[in-house]
Amino acid sequence: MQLFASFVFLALLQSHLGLTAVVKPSVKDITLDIVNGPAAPDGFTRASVLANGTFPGPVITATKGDTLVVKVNNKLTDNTMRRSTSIDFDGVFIDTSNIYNEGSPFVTTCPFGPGTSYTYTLPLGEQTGTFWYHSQLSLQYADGLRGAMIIYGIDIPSLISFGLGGVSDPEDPLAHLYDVDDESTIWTVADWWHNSSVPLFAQYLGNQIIPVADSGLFNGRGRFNGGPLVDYAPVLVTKGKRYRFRIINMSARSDFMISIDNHTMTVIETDGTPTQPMEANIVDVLAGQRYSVVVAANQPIGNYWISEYAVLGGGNPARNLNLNVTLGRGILRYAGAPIQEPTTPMTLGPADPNPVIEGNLRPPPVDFNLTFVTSMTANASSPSGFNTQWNINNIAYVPPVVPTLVKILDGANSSADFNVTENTFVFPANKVIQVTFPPSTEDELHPFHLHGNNFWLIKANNSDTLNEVNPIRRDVAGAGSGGTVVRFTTDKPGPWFFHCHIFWHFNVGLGSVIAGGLEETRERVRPTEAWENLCPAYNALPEDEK
Ligand SMILES: *[C@@H]1O[C@H](CO)[C@@H](O)[C@H](O)[C@H]1NC(C)=O
Ligand SMILES: *[C@@H]1O[C@H](CO)[C@@H](O)[C@H](O)[C@H]1NC(C)=O
Ligand SMILES: *[C@@H]1O[C@H](CO)[C@@H](O)[C@H](O)[C@H]1NC(C)=O
Ligand SMILES: *[C@@H]1O[C@H](CO)[C@@H](O)[C@H](O)[C@H]1NC(C)=O
Ligand SMILES: *[C@@H]1O[C@H](CO)[C@@H](O)[C@H](O)[C@H]1NC(C)=O
Ligand SMILES: *[C@@H]1O[C@H](CO)[C@@H](O)[C@H](O)[C@H]1NC(C)=O
Ligand SMILES: *[C@@H]1O[C@H](CO)[C@@H](O)[C@H](O)[C@H]1NC(C)=O
Ligand SMILES: *[C@@H]1O[C@H](CO)[C@@H](O)[C@H](O)[C@H]1NC(C)=O
Ligand SMILES: *[C@@H]1O[C@H](CO)[C@@H](O)[C@H](O)[C@H]1NC(C)=O
Ligand SMILES: *[C@@H]1O[C@H](CO)[C@@H](O)[C@H](O)[C@H]1NC(C)=O
Ligand SMILES: [Cu+2]
Repeated sequence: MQLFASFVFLALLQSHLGLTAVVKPSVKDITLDIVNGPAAPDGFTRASVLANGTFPGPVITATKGDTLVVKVNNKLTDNTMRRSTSIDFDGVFIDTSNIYNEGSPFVTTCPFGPGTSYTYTLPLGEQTGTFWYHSQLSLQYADGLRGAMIIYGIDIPSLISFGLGGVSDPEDPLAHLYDVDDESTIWTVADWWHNSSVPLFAQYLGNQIIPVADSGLFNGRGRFNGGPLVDYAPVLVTKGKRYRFRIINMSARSDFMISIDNHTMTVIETDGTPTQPMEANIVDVLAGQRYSVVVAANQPIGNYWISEYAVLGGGNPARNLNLNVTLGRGILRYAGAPIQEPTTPMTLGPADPNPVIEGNLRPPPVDFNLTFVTSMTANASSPSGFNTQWNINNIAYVPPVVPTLVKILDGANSSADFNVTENTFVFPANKVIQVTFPPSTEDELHPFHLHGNNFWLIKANNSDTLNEVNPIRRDVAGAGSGGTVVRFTTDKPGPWFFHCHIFWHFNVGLGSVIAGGLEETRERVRPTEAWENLCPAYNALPEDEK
């Protein structure tokens, strides 16, 4: 239903507002002004280094395939803190050709000084997920320069900018697990100091003790012992809906144990990669880590504490009497509940802790299984006309005259629209496909290669076990007498060759095509005239020129 609603919104936006950008990846220009200013997220006002004057900085949102062009204007004037800056977009893959935009001072770049600007150009490619940006210069991010960055699969950012919240990303393979994923579902947790990082760092150099933070912030608000009763940040939910909360730990020191009174969380993403859903009631998030958790608003309408108990990693709270780990929290507020704090006690988390065990997280679950039995036949009367022939499930691949992509652009909708000898397997977009090669009778490894993607190697030929814990990712794996299992997602719509890389085998039939998301392919592919001309020109060639 939600998924359908998102498409309707998209269609509406597209047709009535002429927003071609809604479906087409585009260049997204972002400006960040890095300024000094007062900030008082926990009620104590201190000089800070801020993106656009706020803590956290503005959320940067983008769509898969966008090129982010982030112009950063350094307007820092306060010389009690660092005045140069350099920004790291944490978790975003950067191609080597673009490594100079990676923002690591003195590794890939130099910081830039006050009164100057630098523009980071970041092609986002196929990545989606939960990321963040922060100053990478010295300890400057402890002084405030940190913000969330989310890459969605479709243009949720446009929907958000038109005030259409309550949507979710239909391109997410786990989208069926939740209803809402928008700006209201981003949670940032951060530690916060009342003094600038410059004297605190000097102090640390002198005594080897990391200064204990004054407070823990949830979505930019928190409290410290004896401080004012700053309103905790509410997270608004509607009973009956399921929310994908994207938790980002922007802390510089503390890790946080996150829990919600009377609600469980289902982890579905770690640092930009989907996981098999895992239920827990505590998520321990280290500095820099991100998790997406699904929470069902299935409790009686009311206000519930969200606790973010800060673990100090050896730090002694007695060293900073301002810090009270109980006070780091937010409020999960159901629509219809009074605007007030929960009346239940502030605890440090559930009495029956069931934390996420990181080592037990797994790659996402399988949506579709394929079995590929390889066999060799010598059959002069076979359909392919080949004598020696290699088959997948008894069918030798024969290249069609009309390329698969052309057929898709012309409207092919299912496996039935392709000749059986095309070994073309059609799946919806954004599904998880597992291909099992049962042990073969011949002892030869066929190095199966997937074009344009890579796969988790769940079982290698010479391994006895299915490794769903920490499988490597690669794009060629041998299938032989031991049996092999690979798993991949169809998150890149289009037809991708999946074939034995022994080209002798491949050319007598040991090939297949994995075609994911035919509609999505038609929506996105806009071939050039030069490409359109290739098939007619080839077909017109005399045989001796083919
Ligand atoms: C930051 O502020 C500038 C100047 O007001 C504005 O143009 C820009 O859109 C803001 N950036 C974000 C990400 O909101
Ligand atoms: C910040 O540190 C300086 C140097 O140690 C100290 O003089 C000052 O009182 C501190 N300010 C706060 C608010 O803690
Ligand atoms: C954030 O990471 C820091 C450092 O690892 C950790 O101490 C803190 O508990 C984390 N916060 C959350 C909410 O996980
Ligand atoms: C909610 O959690 C609180 C604190 O753990 C507990 O006292 C209360 O009984 C729970 N309420 C329900 C409805 O389970
Ligand atoms: C921390 O805050 C809680 C909740 O207000 C309070 O009960 C507790 O006494 C505080 N701890 C200290 C050490 O002040
Ligand atoms: C795929 O096959 C595996 C192994 O036989 C099985 O556990 C799983 O349930 C199957 N999944 C689907 C969607 O058929
Ligand atoms: C050869 O191919 C024909 C036509 O598909 C088939 O009927 C026959 O069973 C095949 N013979 C062998 C030995 O595979
Ligand atoms: C494919 O399916 C779409 C949507 O269901 C339909 O509009 C189109 O006509 C179909 N094309 C073919 C070739 O069947
Ligand atoms: C389609 O497959 C049939 C066998 O099912 C074969 O006879 C025919 O040549 C194939 N056509 C093309 C164009 O590959
Ligand atoms: C494939 O694995 C099986 C089972 O471990 C092993 O006997 C065989 O030698 C392997 N094949 C190759 C070519 O390595
Ligand atoms: Cu082979």
